Amino acid sequence: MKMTFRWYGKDSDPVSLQMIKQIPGMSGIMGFLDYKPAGEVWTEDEIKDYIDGVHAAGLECEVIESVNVHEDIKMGLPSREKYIENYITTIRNLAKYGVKVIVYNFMPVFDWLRTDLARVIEEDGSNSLYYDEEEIKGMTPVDIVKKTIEDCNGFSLPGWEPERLAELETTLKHYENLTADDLRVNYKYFLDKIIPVCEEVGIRMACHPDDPAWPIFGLPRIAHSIEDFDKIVALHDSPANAFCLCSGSLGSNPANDIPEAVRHFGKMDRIACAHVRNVKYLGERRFREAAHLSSTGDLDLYEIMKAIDETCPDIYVRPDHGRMIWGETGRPGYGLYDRALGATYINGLWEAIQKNK
Ligand code: DNO
Repeated sequence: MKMTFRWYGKDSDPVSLQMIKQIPGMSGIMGFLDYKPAGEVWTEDEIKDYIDGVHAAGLECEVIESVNVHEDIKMGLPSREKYIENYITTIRNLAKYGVKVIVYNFMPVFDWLRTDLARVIEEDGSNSLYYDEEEIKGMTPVDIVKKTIEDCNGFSLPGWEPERLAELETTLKHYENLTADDLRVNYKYFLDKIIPVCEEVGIRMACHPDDPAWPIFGLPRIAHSIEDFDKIVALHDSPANAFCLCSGSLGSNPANDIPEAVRHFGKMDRIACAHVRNVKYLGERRFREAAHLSSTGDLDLYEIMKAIDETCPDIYVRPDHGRMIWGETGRPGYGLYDRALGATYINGLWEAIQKNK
């Protein structure tokens, strides 16, 4: 396992590379050029500048999260050709600078979704990301996007870039006639073009699951269960067509057994990296994010790490969203303190697993 930390870049992350380096056991970051709109080529100069900075801090940058997929590719519009070409150029450029894994998602319109970005946890006064389907029912997609942007303390959040808001209504209209099967056809078209390039340059694509793990606003979503990911494997069967096993996203649906999912896809060599975090179920399609420690939520992080050790021990792992604690303010889910605690806890589980063999 290589322990990593998500980093948004020096101009938009209040967490510095030096702070990340000081967390015990950090091998590197999961990097992001957050100023690049979906569909644009990431140039060699931009990549070099970013990665040189990471290396100068004594960290690696072998994972990029995310290179976002343009909606025209997901919708299968003729203009997708240009965006796929750009995506391929970005893959080639990233490979030249040592990137091994690209995390992305194929969720229509929305990346992750929450109804409250700072829900106070009564027991200790910390706050975390929260989701309640009942609240979604009273909102339109435009309402939720506006609310998310307003609530994110001035920080950009992945998947919620302002330029996408401008196009939201048109995009939603396009999706009205698109079924889950249509989306899979478009996904296959994309994979068939990019995976051979990935194989050639030594990059693995890591698809992030739908978050939450069910369809929202009637949009087709095709990546939220073991069965869904089996279908994604079948679209283009290659180790380069892999997943980012996000325990909290898949785990938002209690029907998904996360250690089982890890073992299932780990044995097939289809897990390139993992986001490890915990979820607390509060009712039907209602949950909040918890501290990483198993007993504070409903997922068993020890079992998840054991499954990783048994079936895919060499993957990149990062602590995922943290709560806001100790008065920290910042990008929701991506503060320093609770994620650092999460990394340390995961490292502790890992050490115990190794020593118990
Ligand atoms: C949420 C993240 C996701 C993830 C993307 C990958 O906090 O895990 O935004 O980075 O879905 O494209």
